[in-house]
Amino acid sequence: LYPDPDFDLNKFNECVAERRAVLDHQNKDIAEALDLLREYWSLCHQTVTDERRALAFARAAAAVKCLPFKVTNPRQLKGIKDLGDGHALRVATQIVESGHSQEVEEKRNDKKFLSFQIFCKVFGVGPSIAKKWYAMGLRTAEDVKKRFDQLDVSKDNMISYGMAFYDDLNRPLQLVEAENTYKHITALAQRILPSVVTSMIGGFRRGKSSGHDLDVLFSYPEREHNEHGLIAAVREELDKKGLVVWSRYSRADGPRGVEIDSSPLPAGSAKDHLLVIMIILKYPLDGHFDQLERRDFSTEKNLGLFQLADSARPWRAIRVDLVGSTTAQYPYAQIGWTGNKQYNRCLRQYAKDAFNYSLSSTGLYDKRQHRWLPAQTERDVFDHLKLSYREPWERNF
Ligand code: DGT
Ligand code: MG
Repeated sequence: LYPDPDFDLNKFNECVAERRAVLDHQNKDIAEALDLLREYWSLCHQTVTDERRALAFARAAAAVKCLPFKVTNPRQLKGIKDLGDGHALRVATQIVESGHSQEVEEKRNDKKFLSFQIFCKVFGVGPSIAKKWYAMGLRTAEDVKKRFDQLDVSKDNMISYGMAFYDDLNRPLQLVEAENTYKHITALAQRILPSVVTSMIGGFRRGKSSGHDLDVLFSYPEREHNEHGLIAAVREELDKKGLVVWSRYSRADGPRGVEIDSSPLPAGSAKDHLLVIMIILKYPLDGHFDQLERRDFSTEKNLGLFQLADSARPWRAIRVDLVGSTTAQYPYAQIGWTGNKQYNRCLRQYAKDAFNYSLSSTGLYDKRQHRWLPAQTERDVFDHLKLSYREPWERNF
């Protein structure tokens, strides 16, 4: 039945967290169809059932990305855990049989879905705001721009910046641009704390050649830098050079994610959350940060936000996340922020089901023994979970 003689369905189904998915997997058509339905239900959901549907399609898409062979016969899809025997299997079967699914094409061209996609591409906007805008009769980014002052989000400066730099922020960030920016930021950080450890995480670490943002993880000994010292200092340096367009502090993976826009930042233990600084940064169009740094940005200050976005300028706006972690959190933060999101969901569920552990980007907590499990490297984390190590590029669920 399977072109790969080593493929063992029972083994494939036994432990989802043991699967591997590379970017260049063999079932792109099926995965694309299932991912579209995932996106449809996660953007346009009305009920909890719709949200569950989105998660089911995410799991189904991940399953086909992990298959080590190209599916050529619908029977090869039968019995795959996470593909189930209902909706997702039906769609996957249609794609294998005819390369086409009526339902997927209808959803792809659904007017409401297309508007929701446009709205959710505004930095800071999610499905609930998209829903409100749609109900107000807005359909396109132009509509939003025209009526922006009347919208109740016009005072939210994340969304204002998201709207003003809509085009820039939706132009994919290329690997070379990400690397260039990463090097610049790392050099700044090393000047502040020579022993700092940084890594480029997110999609680029998983092997993507473009992405929607640059994610940079910092690690520093807790005693040398409190929870926010280092990345706040890096942000300050970037700001002094006139490179920061907008930024906001937030926490991830704490008891609950909170935004902490106001300074000074509240003091607290760094153990149960990561500090994140979301930034919109100027990226020099010629790739040379140093030349941009020497420029006088004072004229920009006199332009309104939308005027600035429309003006000719020697830079483009890009999204950067600076993520701070202590040395003890670092391997967990690496895994959590390398992703992808579905891989994280899967690992976290597995940790809970198999060991009653709670896994997050800050650590692994044994809820029976009431203790955190220490790790020096990502491999240690996989060892704790009794899983084979997976390289970042095998985590593209
Ligand atoms: P991209 O940027 O579109 O190329 O794709 P990614 O995979 O880099 O996605 P991104 O940048 O949204 O997030 C990178 C990983 O970091 C993702 O797998 C999940 C994780 N992550 C992002 N934001 C948060 C957050 O607020 N909290 C937690 N715990 N994890 C996050
Ligand atoms: Mg990213």
